[in-house]
Amino acid sequence: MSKSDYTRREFIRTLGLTTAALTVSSKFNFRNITPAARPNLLFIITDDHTAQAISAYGSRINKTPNIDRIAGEGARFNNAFCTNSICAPSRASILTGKYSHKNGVTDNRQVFNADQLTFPLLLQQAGYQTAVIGKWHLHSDPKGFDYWNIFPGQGQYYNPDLIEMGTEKRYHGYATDLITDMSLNWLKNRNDKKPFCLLYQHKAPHRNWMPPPKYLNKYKDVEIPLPETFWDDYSTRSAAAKEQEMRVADHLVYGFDLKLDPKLDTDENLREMWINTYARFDDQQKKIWDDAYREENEAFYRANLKGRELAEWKYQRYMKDYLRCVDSVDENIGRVLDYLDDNGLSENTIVVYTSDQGFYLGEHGWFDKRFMYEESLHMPLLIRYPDRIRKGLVNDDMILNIDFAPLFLDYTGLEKPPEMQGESFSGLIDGTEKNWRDAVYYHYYEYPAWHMVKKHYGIRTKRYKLIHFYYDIDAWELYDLEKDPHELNNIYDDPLNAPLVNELKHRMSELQKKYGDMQE
Ligand code: SGN
Ligand code: CA
Repeated sequence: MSKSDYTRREFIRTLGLTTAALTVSSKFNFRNITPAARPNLLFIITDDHTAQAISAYGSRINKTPNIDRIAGEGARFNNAFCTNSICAPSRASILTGKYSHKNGVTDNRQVFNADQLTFPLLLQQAGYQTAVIGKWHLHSDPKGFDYWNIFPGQGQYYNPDLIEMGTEKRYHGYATDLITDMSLNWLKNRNDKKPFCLLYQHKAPHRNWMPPPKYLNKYKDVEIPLPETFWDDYSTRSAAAKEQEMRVADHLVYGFDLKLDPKLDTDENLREMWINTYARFDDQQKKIWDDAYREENEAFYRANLKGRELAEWKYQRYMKDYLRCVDSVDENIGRVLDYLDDNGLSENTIVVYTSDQGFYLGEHGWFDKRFMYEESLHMPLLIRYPDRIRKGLVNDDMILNIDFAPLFLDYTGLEKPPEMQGESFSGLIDGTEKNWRDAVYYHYYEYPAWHMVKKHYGIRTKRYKLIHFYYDIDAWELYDLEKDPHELNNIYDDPLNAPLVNELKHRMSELQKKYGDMQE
């Protein structure tokens, strides 16, 4: 079956389900929650911010005091996973509570069918004021929001364009600050007789990691430690791990990513990307930017590094810029948390911090995401809700991004529509859940495309992970996460593991049936 046939069939299936579910949704009522007691929801999502760069998750490389406040005053989930580790698919799954093959967004190129049921739409129908501000990336206009102001596509760090309720306009300033100012404005001007649901969605710290003027000089004299697996040679693994195009050493671009002279880039398109991005700066921004990088760049040209030294230099530049973007996110989240405190809103607001997926910060030699390996499968997930979540709760159960919408509906007193495939995990939070899932299913599709990560699906239990790469390859990998937490040793071919492989394949096919992912 060709890709386009598949997409069309899935789209039709999605539409069918949506119509059925809309009929059901009109019967929804708040259960025992009186309107005045309905909690607000502040959903904070960043782009590509991974748990390895959050101090609440034990980061070795930075501090995120404001994000940590959410964890300290609420809960930290250590095993929240995305079902397809890439932007638009993860966002579509979060909104709809459904896997990619059900909501139609299997990769970044698909247009989201905005007539589907989403948690913001259900909250809006129930009387919430709803808004989304910042990164959207779903290629169709947001529905279910009283107010929206979104970046076209990926958005820009400096002087970004935003589409406000259909009208595009350029703003002067830095994206993370601007999105925060707009979110605070919306909060200040809302109708305080109604509960709110605000999706506050950052572009940062997505590639190409452009820090704000304020943090350009941070980490200058610091050496960021290399992850243990930086020099991974993928020796036990399939061609998928070997043939990707996301190595720090080989695939970061000199101009766009590393902020060096774009003339060093041989590919004209990549060279142009930095020239066009740089052209957005005004004169003052340009000067601050050039001053910050000049000395280090000149030292780099003089040193004429090769091999490992060159790769390690690239890693330092990549990481420092990434962390500088994270610093700005953390600072701005602090402003919003302060606003909630100062206005007596912290008690009755569910504050969620997450990111669309995890990311590689040099682990396995990589940047980017997509693979079902641990760093990009995990999403950070922190939730503060003083009414229902005890301070400092730490949970290790396996949660999926399709569970977020059901949790929000549960906490706001709404029924979960039957088409949502995830489960509310409020029972894990209050300790009443005794029968939670012990295996999760994953499916990644975007190939061939950026970074060339092959299509794959797999199952993860607490201890094992089985992955099947397919399409232009037919390769299996098996990891024992207890003995081999960095997934360096693929044990699929060991005959002693045959019974385990059979059992995992059987369980995976049960999950495929359960979720209706039967193609291939
Ligand atoms: C852009 C990036 C890629 C990245 C995808 C998807 N290239 O295409 O590196 O994998 O987005 O990211 S860039 O040179 O334009 O930055 S996602 O988070 O939106 O899925
Ligand atoms: Ca992303």
